[in-house]
Amino acid sequence: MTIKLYQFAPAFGLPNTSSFCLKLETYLRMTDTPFESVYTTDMGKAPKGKMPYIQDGKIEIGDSNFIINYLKQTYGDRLDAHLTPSERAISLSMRRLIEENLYWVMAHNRWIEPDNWEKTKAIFFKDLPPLLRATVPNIGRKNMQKQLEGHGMGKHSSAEIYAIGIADLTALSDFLADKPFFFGDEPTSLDASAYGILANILETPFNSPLKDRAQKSNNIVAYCHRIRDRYYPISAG
Ligand SMILES: N[C@@H](CCC(=O)N[C@@H](CS)C(=O)NCC(=O)O)C(=O)O
Repeated sequence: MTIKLYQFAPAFGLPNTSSFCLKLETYLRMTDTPFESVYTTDMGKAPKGKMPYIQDGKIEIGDSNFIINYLKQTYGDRLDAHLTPSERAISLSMRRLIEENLYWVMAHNRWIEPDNWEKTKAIFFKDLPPLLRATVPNIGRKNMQKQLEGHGMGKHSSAEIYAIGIADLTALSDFLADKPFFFGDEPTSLDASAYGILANILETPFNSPLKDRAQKSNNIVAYCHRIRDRYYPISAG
């Protein structure tokens, strides 16, 4: 049975503007797992109230990490089985850096910075009926601000937030160095997570010192092209 991947629709020519949705779709493509995308914005149906989630027969799972654990257990660990314990430790730390820290820098960039907020509003809420379009985006923005403050990232100034994000990007670029993928010639699940956020920083119209830094990292730019060419030969969006 084909797995159903519930996620946001492509936008800006990128397969997904959610780093977690793009991560999971990339993981499925990297592992050659048959799946069908169901494009939705209905968080109410998501098991964890967040995107993405999957349905595999009668099983429904939310959260990209729980989903990947399930896929590994059910269909085999096609990307990470060869990693040593020390590489696994590095992989987990880097994925946490991406998903639990750098993600919030990107969220600040898109939802709080006034210029970018106009773009976020225009693209993420474009399908709402006009009456709802006047209220729902601002509720979403307030909710994001609350999440950012709860995390702690939202307590910092913009300059401090970008300095944090640039340090993360520098660590990713330095660790990638001149390798095709983070652990060598073939991708692992860290690459799915890294591509999810790096393509979202580089290939969306949200300007920031973060994007400027990513554009200056030749290895990161080439890495995103490499993954795009190999796993998304037909461009989306
Ligand atoms: N830990 C989750 C995070 C997923 C997540 O934060 N998704 C965002 C979209 S990028 C979302 O649905 N946010 C909606 C909300 O928090 O209300 C995962 O790995 O799937």
